[in-house]
Amino acid sequence: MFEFELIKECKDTKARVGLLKTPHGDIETPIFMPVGTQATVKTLSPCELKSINSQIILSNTYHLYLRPGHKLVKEAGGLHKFMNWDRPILTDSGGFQVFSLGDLRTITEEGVEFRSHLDGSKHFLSPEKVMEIENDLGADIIMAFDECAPYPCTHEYAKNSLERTTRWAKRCKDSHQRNDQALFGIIQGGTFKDLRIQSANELIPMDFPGYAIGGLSVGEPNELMYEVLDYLTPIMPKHKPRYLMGVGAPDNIVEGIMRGVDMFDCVLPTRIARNGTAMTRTGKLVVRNAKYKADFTPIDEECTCYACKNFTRAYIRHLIKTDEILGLRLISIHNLHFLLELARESRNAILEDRFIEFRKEFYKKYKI
Ligand code: PRF
Ligand code: ZN
Repeated sequence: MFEFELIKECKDTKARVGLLKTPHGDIETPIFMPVGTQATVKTLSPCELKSINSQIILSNTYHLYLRPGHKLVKEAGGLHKFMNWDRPILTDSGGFQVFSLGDLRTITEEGVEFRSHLDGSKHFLSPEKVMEIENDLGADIIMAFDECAPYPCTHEYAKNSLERTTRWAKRCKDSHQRNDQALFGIIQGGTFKDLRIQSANELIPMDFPGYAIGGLSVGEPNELMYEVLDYLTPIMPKHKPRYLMGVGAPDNIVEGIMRGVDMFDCVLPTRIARNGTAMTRTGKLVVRNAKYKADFTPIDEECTCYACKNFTRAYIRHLIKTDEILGLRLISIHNLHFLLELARESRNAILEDRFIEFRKEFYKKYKI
């Protein structure tokens, strides 16, 4: 029901091409996964998501547990039915969201007690509870409940949190009930080499069907993230998918792919759409800027998305300035299409033995 086929490895770098088989269809890797926190990728219908070739989307345990509740989603027939998305879904465990609550939460060995960001009500999430929720939501890939250490943090803090993450991963595995859902382990350890290696060495014998790298892109410099990937991916299982959580920006994706990462997700494309910013081959384009007032060209001349095929910068700017929802929708479509294409073009480049050139061309145009 779940299988990862390694199709090709780049001859020059650690980049790879794979095929991930799930009960709701196959995923061609490297892949970017649009984020649908509240069981919707903000402003887009499933039909539009398919039109930009989204193969898998991500949703969140924490948010769906609070609203509308996992039992309601289960009653609807699971997340796929509830939101009418028939392709693969991955649910994050809430580990990251709960830890981001700051003062609103207390971590113990048993789990995390927190107050809802919505109404202040008290809740408790443990590895067992998270598995119950993720089993009820019914995504194809589910994530273990982990603790994401902040950046910067001390070696001692990162060590305690990764060791707890290992113990929680074991508890997740023991309580996970459904064999039609693949449970991924999450490697933590901050930016400390010894700790990252320790985390990988503890989780790999537990034989998860896939491994995520958590705790990166939490404020550390890009170079530090790349350094962690440099030593981490070579010790991760070759024949299992590797998922870099919460990443990211176009350059981060290209660098992650080069270092052997297969899966990415990030709220960036839909988040920046909301303030009128588009992602393009040449870098960020702030459509909202006055200089585009009478610019009757598309966001990106070369882009084949619905927004670029049919609308001008001037029109989209007008929509954003007047708070019209279509503005958000068009930029979201474009941004997601851009990242999905970036992953697809990388994949083709690896298959055709020209990934190094592809990366070089990318940087020639792209301004960070
Ligand atoms: N853990 C989980 N989800 C995440 C992260 C993590 O460390 C990150 C870190 N970038 C994003 N999403 N469970
Ligand atoms: Zn476009």
